[in-house]
Amino acid sequence: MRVAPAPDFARILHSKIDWHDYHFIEQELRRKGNGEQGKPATLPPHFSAEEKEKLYKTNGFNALLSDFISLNRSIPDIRHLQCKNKKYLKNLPSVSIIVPFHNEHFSTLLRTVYSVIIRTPPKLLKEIILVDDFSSKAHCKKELDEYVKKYLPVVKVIHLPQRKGLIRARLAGAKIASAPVFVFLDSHTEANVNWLPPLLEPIAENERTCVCPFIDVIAYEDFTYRAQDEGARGAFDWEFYYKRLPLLPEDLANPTKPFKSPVMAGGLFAISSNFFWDLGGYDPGLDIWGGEQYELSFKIWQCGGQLLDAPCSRVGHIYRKFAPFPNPGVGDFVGRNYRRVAEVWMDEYAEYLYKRRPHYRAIDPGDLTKQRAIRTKLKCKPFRWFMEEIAFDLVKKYPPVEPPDFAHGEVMNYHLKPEELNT
Ligand code: UD2
Ligand code: MN
Repeated sequence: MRVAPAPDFARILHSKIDWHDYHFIEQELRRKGNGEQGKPATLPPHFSAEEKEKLYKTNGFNALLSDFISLNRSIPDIRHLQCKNKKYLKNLPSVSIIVPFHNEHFSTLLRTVYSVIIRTPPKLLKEIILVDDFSSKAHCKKELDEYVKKYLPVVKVIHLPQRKGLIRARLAGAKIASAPVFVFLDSHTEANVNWLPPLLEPIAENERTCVCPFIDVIAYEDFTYRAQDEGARGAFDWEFYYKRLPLLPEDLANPTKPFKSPVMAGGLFAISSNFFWDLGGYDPGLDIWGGEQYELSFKIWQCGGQLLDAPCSRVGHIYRKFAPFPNPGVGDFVGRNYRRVAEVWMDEYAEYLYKRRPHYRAIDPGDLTKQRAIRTKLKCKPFRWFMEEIAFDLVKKYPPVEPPDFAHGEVMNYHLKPEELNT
């Protein structure tokens, strides 16, 4: 009897394919209309400045104009040319996309969803979970539920019974997500051509990996789509403002290869569900907005994982002109969040933060026992290791202690006559 040769599992597992949908790409290139191809959009002339302002105020961007741009508009493929013929593993895990939102404008929320649906291979997209963080706008409730039920079977909506903030809203979405990989997005984003495979491949190769796309800019005024830059490594200053560090020579030499980044911008990333939960998810004590990007980034690195940016994955994001949300009456939540993150993860470096923001010392961060237990259980490395090995060039650009002045004195005109001095 002849025995069939054993299948070459290694080859099957590692074979790569071209994930582009060329037919759809062609179709998109032919689209014309307001805001198509990511060009500047305009409002029909009969709208008054007051009508525009009304929605601007509650969104921080030109939401009225969004209603006059297709929900499935085309955007320009601005990836590095070499991304266009890159192949990725044939065997990629499927994803649950988790989108928290608080009072997001209807058309920008739906454009986020449509951009994902039209530019994601169906077999990789298990579900999209929209987590309504106790919005008060009527369209975030029944209208959304009914729209989704009628047109978007892949979408689930959950409504939180009280305002939880974006961090706990993401956690609530993750708890019901069933795919092996979670992808988090903000509720006013647009996924670009072939965005998902470059995020998934590094995770398929090493589960303890979190991958961020390049975040492009969707202009708050006219929805133009453009690059922010051609990539940089994420960082922070000692007031915890998000900053960017230059790419390293080896990153520049491989413009399509995912590179290591010390911290993520926050809103957009893919992570395996196993790794996310192994890290304890987010600290559920983080309230409303802010700090979670540092918490997750620090723990990823300090607890034996890696954080990468994938240049061939691009997602646009509306950076608001101003924050439109009033404080929900919980005090300085950003300060408290920063304090929690600093106390649990930053060891002696927390001092540098407190030196610049002395009032943080007086903020009660609440109970940190569980977060510290995660750090001990996972035998996470000290913050000094993170600063020396991963964010090694941060202190040069953002010194924890301001260096003394190089020189001081007066500047004066060289040709001034001595008798003219001190007049
Ligand atoms: C950035 C991140 C954002 C988050 C934040 C710090 C990007 C592109 N965005 O701010 O994801 O990491 O920094 O926390 O990296 N939301 C709620 N409940 C709230 C407040 C906000 O669900 O109480 C939603 C909101 O609708 C949006 C998301 O959370 O979908 C992020 O909020 P944002 O867009 O106001 O934050 P952004 O982009 O200024
Ligand atoms: Mn945002």
